[in-house]
Amino acid sequence: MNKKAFIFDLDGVIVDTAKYHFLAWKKLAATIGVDFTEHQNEQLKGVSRVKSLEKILAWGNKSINDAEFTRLMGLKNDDYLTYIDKMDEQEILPDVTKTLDFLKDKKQHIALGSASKNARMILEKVNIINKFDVIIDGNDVSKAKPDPEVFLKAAEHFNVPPKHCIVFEDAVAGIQAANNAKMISIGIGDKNTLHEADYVFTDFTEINIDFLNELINR
Ligand code: B16
Ligand code: MG
Repeated sequence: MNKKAFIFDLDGVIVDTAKYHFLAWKKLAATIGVDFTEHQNEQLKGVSRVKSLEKILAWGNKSINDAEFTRLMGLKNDDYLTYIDKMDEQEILPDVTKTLDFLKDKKQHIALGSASKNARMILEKVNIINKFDVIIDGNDVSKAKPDPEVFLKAAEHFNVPPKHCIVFEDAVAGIQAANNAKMISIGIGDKNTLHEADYVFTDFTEINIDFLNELINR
């Protein structure tokens, strides 16, 4: 029997936490006198917390010492967590649970592959953590997407070759990470933005069972 590994990104694929990252980064940026736009927030998707703050400081032409950098990251995360704390299962994006249940039913491997250090907490809040066989997140990797480390760790866990892994991603850096890992990349979002992906769907309601079966059996 074919057993593939299906790897799901978190933010933008399972839940839309980008809106909470935006609010928290905007508040943080304001405290240091930097304006932060939704367009800039788009460029932080899939990007680690450290790299996100580096980008914001560069956009605002600010330079700070290491202690201040750590303090600001803490402030942003504390604020972000106040939004996460209010999340529940209603925030799971459409047809995500249906897709996970279908793959589980077909006895496929299921992994989370996220840059977020808050991934476990978010999965618990939306009550979906039990659907994953393994969780690889920002605490497990040293190299951020587009480096393939996060996805390769998931593949290694299952002992499945990369060509038998399928990655669902909403970020350009995440699609590049999947492609760098030589995995099948499926973009969730805008076709133009994610044109480097092997396939792109607006959301999981567009992904039908025939397509999933084809991925399992190929
Ligand atoms: P945290 P993903 C990423 O998650 C987000 O897209 C990105 O905006 C965020 O900066 C990064 O996680 C780190 O998140 O501050 O919670 O550790 O899309 O890889 O699931
Ligand atoms: Mg994402």
